[in-house]
Amino acid sequence: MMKPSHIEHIGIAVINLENAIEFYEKVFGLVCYKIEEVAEQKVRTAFFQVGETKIELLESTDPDGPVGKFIEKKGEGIHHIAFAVENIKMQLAHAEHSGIKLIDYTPRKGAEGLDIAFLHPKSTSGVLIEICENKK
Ligand code: CMX
Repeated sequence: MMKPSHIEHIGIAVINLENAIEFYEKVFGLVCYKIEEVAEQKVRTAFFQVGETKIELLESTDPDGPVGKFIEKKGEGIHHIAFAVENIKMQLAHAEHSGIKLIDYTPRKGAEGLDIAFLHPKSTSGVLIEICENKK
């Protein structure tokens, strides 16, 4: 069992990163502590810390990227939920063995230097789930 320690972040797909940042800063008084482009995922991300959990805003840099396709199909909204786990490689092997459809069979580097992997929404009641491990 994965037994996540907490929800590491909630990913929210947005059309315009700067507009969305302004909303969280002005309405919630949160501080955007980092903007980072993840070229491999074709997104620009912005982060806010809320307790142990982060809000990760995602703006697509390419209409054919995962977030671009998501926004075209569903519009802005919650894109994925990320659970913090330990030993991500072992968790993926267990998940695959249990018949869960994976997007990533081995972890890769995501935003903030975390090791990340996605489970396919077809296996998770329609929610894109990320598991991640902070090795730092
Ligand atoms: N949440 C729920 N369902 C989703 C989804 C999401 N975020 N993204 C796609 N889907 C669903 C689609 O609605 C579609 O469902 P139906 O077949 O019922 O219509 C199905 O998954 C396939 O979607 P698609 O538009 O045809 O797109 P692809 O198959 O090309 O890709 C997915 C889907 C999930 C495999 C791809 O988006 C992916 O690999 N995602 C993981 C990577 C990612 O999202 N990176 C951005 C985050 C960056 C970061 O945090 O670092």
